[in-house]
Amino acid sequence: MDTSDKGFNSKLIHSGGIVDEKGSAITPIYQTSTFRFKDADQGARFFSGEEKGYIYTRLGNPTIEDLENTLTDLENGYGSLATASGMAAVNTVYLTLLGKGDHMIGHHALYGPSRGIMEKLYPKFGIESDFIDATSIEEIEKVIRPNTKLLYLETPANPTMGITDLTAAVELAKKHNILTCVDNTFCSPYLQKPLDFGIDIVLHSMTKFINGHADIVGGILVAKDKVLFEQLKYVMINMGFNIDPHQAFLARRGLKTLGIRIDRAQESSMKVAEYLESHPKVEWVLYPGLKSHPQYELGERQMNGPGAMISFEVKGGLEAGKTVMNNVELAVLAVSLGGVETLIQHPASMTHSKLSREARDSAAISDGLIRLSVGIEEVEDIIADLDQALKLV
Ligand code: LCS
Repeated sequence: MDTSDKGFNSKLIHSGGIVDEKGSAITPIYQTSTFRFKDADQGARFFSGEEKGYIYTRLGNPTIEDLENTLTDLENGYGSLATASGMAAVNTVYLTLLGKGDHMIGHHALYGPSRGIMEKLYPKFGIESDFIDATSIEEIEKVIRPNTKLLYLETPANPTMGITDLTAAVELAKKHNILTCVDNTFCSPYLQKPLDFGIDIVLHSMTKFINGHADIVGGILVAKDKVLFEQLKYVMINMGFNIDPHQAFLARRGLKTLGIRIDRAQESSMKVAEYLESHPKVEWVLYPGLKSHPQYELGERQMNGPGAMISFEVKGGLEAGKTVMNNVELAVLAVSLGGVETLIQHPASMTHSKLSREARDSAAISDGLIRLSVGIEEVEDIIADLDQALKLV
């Protein structure tokens, strides 16, 4: 059905546009590697692009396309590409937009590997980078060079929750002919639509809020126009970064409840953040919904809600933090985020451990920082769990 005039939650359920010929009410899993052509001429027409049709799953598949169309709709983009992981989406962007002699600028506190590969792997191909505090537009401007091709942002950033002013970042980038990409994983399109601010590419680790049930790994790219979409698609399909139909089906299924999951997790997150902030054993809390967040007002303007990710530090630093992580019972001590279950983890020794000490320090990822992904359990249970663990500090 045409969902263009429908609300967000209706799009979550009904967007996609793939109608199954056998009458299946939802788009089924087309678990096939290849597709039968009616005759040789049709196969040739599909390959030349003269006629649209399915050829081979790495190049396109109805189950995957249903998911991609839905994300295009939700993010207000031109087209989407689902990938095998969030990192496959990140690498598709890097490989598409950067070549020998090019330079990119990234926020210093990205998801660890999004920065790590740029500093460890890409220099081998003659690509240069600067990672700076992109919550400050002046800091971005300072490192722009004539060969800067990409401004890569995460807002709010993993795990420091820093927020970049998207309108100002786009204005600056456009002035210097730099393309912009936002990793929107922490928000999902329910809370933030970067393309509406003029950003060129949005990406997500679908492993997180989009799928929402901690049972797949996947990624997605949404391009604002046809030219970028075709460039990204060339890299994605030829590098073999594609998602498989079963994963895509699960992501599409999980996506249907994105709105109600985030509504609930976000309501609980506010209570958890307030609880932590008032706790005498907690040193600081970073949550976009708290007035104490350094970019609280920007977050209010730019996002439709503060989300379900909280970072905090226990007084006594890492040792005290370990006591909390080792003694929670309801919250699962595990990396990842954005699922229905509350997760707790320690970035300095886990998700961001491969970054150098210098990189972590400059990005303000302190040794004591603990990251919480608030799930949809009863909020009283989440708080009681943290409370009993904090008592042991
Ligand atoms: N972008 C962000 C913001 C992420 O948090 C992650 C994974 C990725 C990209 C990469 O996605 P993946 O390839 O894993 O689907 N973040 C993780 C985290 O914070 N804990 O474990 C994984």
